[in-house]
Amino acid sequence: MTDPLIALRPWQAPELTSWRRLPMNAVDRRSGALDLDGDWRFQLLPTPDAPLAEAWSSSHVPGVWTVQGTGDLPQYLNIRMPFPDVPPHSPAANPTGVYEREIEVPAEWAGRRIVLQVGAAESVLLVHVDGRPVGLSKDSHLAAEFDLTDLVRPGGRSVLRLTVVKWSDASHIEDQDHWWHGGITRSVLLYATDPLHLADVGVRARFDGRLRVDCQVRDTGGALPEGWYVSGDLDGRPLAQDREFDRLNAEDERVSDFLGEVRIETVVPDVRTWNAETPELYTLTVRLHRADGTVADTFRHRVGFRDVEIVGRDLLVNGERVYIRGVNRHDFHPLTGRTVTSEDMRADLLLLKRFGFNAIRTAHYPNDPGLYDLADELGFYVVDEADIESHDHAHEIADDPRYLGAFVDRVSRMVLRDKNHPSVIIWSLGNESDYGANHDAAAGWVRRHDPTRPVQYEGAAKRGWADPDVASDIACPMYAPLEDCLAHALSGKQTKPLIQCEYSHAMGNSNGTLADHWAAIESTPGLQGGFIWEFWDHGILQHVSDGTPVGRAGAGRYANGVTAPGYRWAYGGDFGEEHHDGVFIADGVVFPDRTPKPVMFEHREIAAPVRIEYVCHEGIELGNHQHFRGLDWLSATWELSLAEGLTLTAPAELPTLGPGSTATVPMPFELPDDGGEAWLTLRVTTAEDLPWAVRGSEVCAPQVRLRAAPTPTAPVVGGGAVRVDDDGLLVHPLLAAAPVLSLWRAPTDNDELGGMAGRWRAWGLDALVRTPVSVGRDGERVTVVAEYVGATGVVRHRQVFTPVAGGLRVDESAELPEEWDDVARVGSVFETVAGLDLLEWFGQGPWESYPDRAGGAPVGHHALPVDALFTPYLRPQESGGRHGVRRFTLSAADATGLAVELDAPRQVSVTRFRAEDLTAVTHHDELVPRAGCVVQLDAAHRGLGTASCGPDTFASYRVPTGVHHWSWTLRAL
Ligand code: IPT
Repeated sequence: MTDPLIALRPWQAPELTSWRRLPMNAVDRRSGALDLDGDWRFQLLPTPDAPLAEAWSSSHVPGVWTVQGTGDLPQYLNIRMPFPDVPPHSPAANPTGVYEREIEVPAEWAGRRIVLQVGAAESVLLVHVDGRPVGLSKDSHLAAEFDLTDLVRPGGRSVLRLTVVKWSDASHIEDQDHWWHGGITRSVLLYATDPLHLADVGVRARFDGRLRVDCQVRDTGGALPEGWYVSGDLDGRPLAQDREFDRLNAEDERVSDFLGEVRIETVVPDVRTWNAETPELYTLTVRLHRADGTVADTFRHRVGFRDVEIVGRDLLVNGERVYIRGVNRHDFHPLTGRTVTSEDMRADLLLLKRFGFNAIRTAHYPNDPGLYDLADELGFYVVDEADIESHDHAHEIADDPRYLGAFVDRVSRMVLRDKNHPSVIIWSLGNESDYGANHDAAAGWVRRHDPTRPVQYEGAAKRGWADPDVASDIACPMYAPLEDCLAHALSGKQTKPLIQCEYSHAMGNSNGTLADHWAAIESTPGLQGGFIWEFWDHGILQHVSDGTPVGRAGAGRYANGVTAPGYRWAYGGDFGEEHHDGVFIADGVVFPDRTPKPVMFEHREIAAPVRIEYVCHEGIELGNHQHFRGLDWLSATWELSLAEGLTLTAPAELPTLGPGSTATVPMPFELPDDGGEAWLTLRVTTAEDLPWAVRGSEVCAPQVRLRAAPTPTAPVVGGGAVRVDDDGLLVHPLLAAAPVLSLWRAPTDNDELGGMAGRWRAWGLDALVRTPVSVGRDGERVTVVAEYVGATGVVRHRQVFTPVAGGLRVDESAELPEEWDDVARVGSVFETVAGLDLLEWFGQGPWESYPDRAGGAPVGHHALPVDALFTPYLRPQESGGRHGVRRFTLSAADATGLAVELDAPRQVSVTRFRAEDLTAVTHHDELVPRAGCVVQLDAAHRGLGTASCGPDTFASYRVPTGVHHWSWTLRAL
């Protein structure tokens, strides 16, 4: 006989969102449950209705089978569906995982209600016990619960089977931009309650101390027993009891499952309120008692007292217009694919905290439940997003009544699960699904059920940022040009807070103009922040030899963003996918192993809680840029960096300063009279151990220039000879390749996807041919003119070499054809002999920085091994640059080497790779480092922008045509 769950063909029925699944609720049953995680018997069928084979293999739960050697592999696609079938259809070839294991039901569960919870399964879950159908569920990122009381025997054993169908009607609304997998991605557990149990508890804790707890009580045995009541306490202090309750449905004979409601209300005096800076939590315990006073069920939750409201065009938390310094976060892991542990999530959030983030959008589905506990505890504002993205068929689905139930189901189940988290401040209806009646239905449900939080949806907001009739209380665009945001805020027509749900696309070497965005946000009423796209580079650890995912055994095969030999970070196409979207999956602010990318250091500075406002006669004005707390959690040191190689430090006393206030402190140093460039930095660290950072962790390093560099004096000419060969190339004992003109950078992902690299290639900038034109000698001075011929133009490059004390000076100019009006760089490139492995420089650092991403790198004296300068973006590209470099040395262990002095702060990079080495490969395992250093000195270097998805860099960061001049001196150490 065909199994009824299979016979229904639920994978082709969008109206069928579940069958016999219990209602979602906010009662956490994780503690005290029977953990069913581990290795399960497993087989992967080619279709859901294929017969089971004799042989079983095994699969780890929770986990996706696509990284567990089953032959079905991950596939990365952004917008396009992985199959051509239109909604609600799915392909006939439909991998279906059958998971089976014995469960032993504890004998002491006799008489209790026994519930199975499957944390998450994608995309259709069918449940059987001992061959009998139990129920089914869709909604791949939320738990499904089923009542097994009548199907299992306490003290006995049963066979539990979970069948997971990979493709379904639901796949069309789970078309998010990440890897497609199949499997059970969150824990499976079995728990028992008393038949009389808490079906749900809803908590509202307000900023003024008002607390309201709504308890829903059920008894599976039939009518609720007489005399039950509920008690509660907050941090052990009893709350007023309320024995009154309403019986819902009591008159309705058809209902066997009676529902009672009881409300506890109280006011907590002198309440410590919750916000992302000081996330104060109280433990609320609610007990459900039988008439004799014994406890039938308990609910425990950490509660935060806070208010969220929109007033005018401001989103207020506890009455404060907070900035949203957010990031979009997926549940991702480079070994497991999707399954994350609580330690993984804590590590994510600690890192975000340390780098100044205060908000998370759970792109694009409800994240693992543990994330919200951590966000409450550590302090994050969360935009909780429902599991709805129908990107490829957005227009058809948004108004398709067959999907109406699924939309309301997914949004409402998220709200029911997460409603008690203070961290959740906004509900999101999903992502990239056009806008239709199905969204309005879901928004209507939320607004009725939870009027305490705003609703947002980008697809609705797009219809008009100020439109009062769309299902979005927030104007939450993605990748809107800054000028559009500013124009809206200044138009007088803004009615809603403007918080970009996605901005500053972090693909490869990116996030240009982030500091400009924040300068605008912080100076423009109406702009309140946004969520960077995204946290993770989703590289999956892969064996280079056979292309298989390494899976859970891969720990220790990577460090600092780099994979060990024989391994690599796989991106789209690396698993042999015919259709894929390549490296677009690697667009996070951290590497797949969570190593922060350089942009994180800039973000940390942008979010600095304390800043130097200005320096004047009276001293230095400091400002507290937080919303809720003083500076007492911080300690600081002053640092004075002098061009002459000296760095002085002095202890700093941070003033007692309320949020938003400023105070003037005395200048800690007497400026030496040498007239040289001088920079004052306030190095700010944590004054105590915090939940997210040990004492002494760096928080920010605001900096101000005290004295500009004097105009350079002309170096003393003479004292040596310049050797130039017949081709006009400099010959120097420390150089393996002479300085030549450089106009090409290995295209960044932004350069490629934004179309710039294509233009540069069309101009022939990647293959310029140098032809010497003349070599002229004038006393000790040698002038070399060369032409660099491209496909559509010629650059005339002139180098004047002049011997100076201890070395030589190079004065250069390059004249670009008019058409080449936006190139990657204009500068010199040369290569050193091997062995010069340490770079010391005076300029911005120590992190990588570029003209439009230079904010987090203070000017000072920095030193790093050459190998540590390069950033291993997943697809090799321009990397390793340092902005504002005035001079540097490259030295060997014996302190020999070379010194370069630049005429002005310039963009410099020192790596082991030529631009063409990086251009030629697609993954790091293909790169062979050169023994010497490749040194690039740029007269001008194009900003990075974010054009892989969003605005390009501003005109002011582009490299114009015309004549560029630069000069530098080279000396031996
Ligand atoms: C937008 C998506 O919401 C997000 O999931 C991701 O794909 C991001 O862009 C780019 O990485 S959609 C895009 C077509 C604007």
